[in-house]
Amino acid sequence: MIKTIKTTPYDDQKMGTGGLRKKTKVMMQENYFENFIQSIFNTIGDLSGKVFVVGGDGRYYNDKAIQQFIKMAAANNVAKLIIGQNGLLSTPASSNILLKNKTDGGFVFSASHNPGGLNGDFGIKYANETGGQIPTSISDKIYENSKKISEYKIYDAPDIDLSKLGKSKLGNMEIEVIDSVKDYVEMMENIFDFEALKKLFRNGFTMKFDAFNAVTGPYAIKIFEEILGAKKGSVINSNPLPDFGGKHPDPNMTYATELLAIMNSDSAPDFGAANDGDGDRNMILGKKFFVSPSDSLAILTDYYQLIPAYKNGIYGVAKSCPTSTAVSRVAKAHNLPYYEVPTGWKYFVNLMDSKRITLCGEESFGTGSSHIREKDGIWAVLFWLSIIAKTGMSVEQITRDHWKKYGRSYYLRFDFEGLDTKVADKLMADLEEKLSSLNGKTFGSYQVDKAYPFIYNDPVDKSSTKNGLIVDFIGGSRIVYRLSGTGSSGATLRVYLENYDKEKIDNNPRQMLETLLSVAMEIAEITSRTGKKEADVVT
Ligand code: VG1
Ligand code: CO
Repeated sequence: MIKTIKTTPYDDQKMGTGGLRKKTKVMMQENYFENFIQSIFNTIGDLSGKVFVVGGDGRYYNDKAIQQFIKMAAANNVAKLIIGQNGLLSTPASSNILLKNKTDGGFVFSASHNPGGLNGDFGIKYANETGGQIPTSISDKIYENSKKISEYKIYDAPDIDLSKLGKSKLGNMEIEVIDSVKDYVEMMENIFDFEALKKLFRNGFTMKFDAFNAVTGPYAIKIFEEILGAKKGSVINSNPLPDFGGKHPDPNMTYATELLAIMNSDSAPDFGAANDGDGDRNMILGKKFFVSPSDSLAILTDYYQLIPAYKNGIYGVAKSCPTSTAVSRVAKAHNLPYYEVPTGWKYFVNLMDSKRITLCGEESFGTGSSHIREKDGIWAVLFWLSIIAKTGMSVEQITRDHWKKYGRSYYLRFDFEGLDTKVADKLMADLEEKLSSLNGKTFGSYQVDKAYPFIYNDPVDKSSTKNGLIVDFIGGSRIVYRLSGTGSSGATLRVYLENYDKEKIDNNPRQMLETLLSVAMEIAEITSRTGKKEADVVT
């Protein structure tokens, strides 16, 4: 039986960089989740005949959310849902299933790299038929609808058993529960040379992959251990748990402590990697060696010809604005079209669909290609393993070799977290105001070349987006300031620093960026405005 439930709107359901992300307890408020889903349905309009992919990263409230979603979809005339077994699907796997089955959209219930659990975060990522997350024009409409919602429709029915594969029905809606891993594995086999990778492991190559007890565990076990033959135990924290076993599934130098301890020990394996909660981010490590994500994008691009799926040529490459300029030098060397977009994977989608780019990446541990319309953590790991297999070099050798050839972009991101939203907004507004007065000014040895807001004009849909403030210095160094769009409370100021050096390639990034950091603090008056003398997280 279909019920119509009266509800009142919440006024904070605005999607950020990666969908709607809130504290779990906020999401669990009465009708909160349901209001938002109905607002999406109302925005789409007629749902008859529509097919959606549904999954999540297994975090707390996932099970309840998926059941509510199924019942609401059935009550709203959706024709079919394709759901990952036990409600699990990584963000890249979902994008693949969406595209493969030419469905009308996909929902991934995840707050990505944010912690899970009752006191953690919960989120909703919504992709449309492009396979990528919706553009701002659509999320704005959903937000408007969420502010005037008065009722939602839901089926009054028992929960659906998502542990069994196969088809069933709820009302007129078909439900198909599919293997969460199978299609993803097939896709990877079609991109990479699995035989070469198997040989690498047969020859004794060792690795550790940290899945943080989030969604990538089953994917990683299947691909690295079962198919490619990495030793049992190569994948750690492989069991998806509602609270991720208390782990913060953010693959970086701050939170991947267990993996870093392994990779920094004398008995470190040859290769280390981690993915985030929903499997779209990646961190790459060698023995006692860290690869900056911006360098990673540049290196993958440089070696694209080694990969079967790309060997006949790629369209071009793109990076998000704050990502270091390393990849731009590779693009130039290979004569590849090159684009710079605002932060957030959705901005790459039009470039991929219009065949302008094949590879792309962000400094926030995201790399991917046009095989899907989301970034892809395991894909990046397989790409790195392929380069190692074909060149015989270690992670460190590959990276150093890159620096020798192209120079090095020393790069770090400094996050000032938990700021008062008004203080943060004012800091950015005032800084934007004074940007033009910075042109030509010197700060110690740094002379400003040009200071300007980053404005992106999409070549396909002609939309214009302003996100971030840039200060370029003579010689190639850069500061980018922007506010995070993924936080679940308060504001986070991100300060991205890049110091390019052609000759000095063996220095410590922190040392190489110390002066630029004080310049960045001074220009934006960070300490006097926020009270913070230093960043909370440096990645
Ligand atoms: C952050 C990253 C951005 C990334 C986004 C979603 O956004 O900086 O590069 O695309 O998270 O990642 P922000 O607005 O907080 O800086 V995920 O792994 O949550 O899909
Ligand atoms: Co993610």
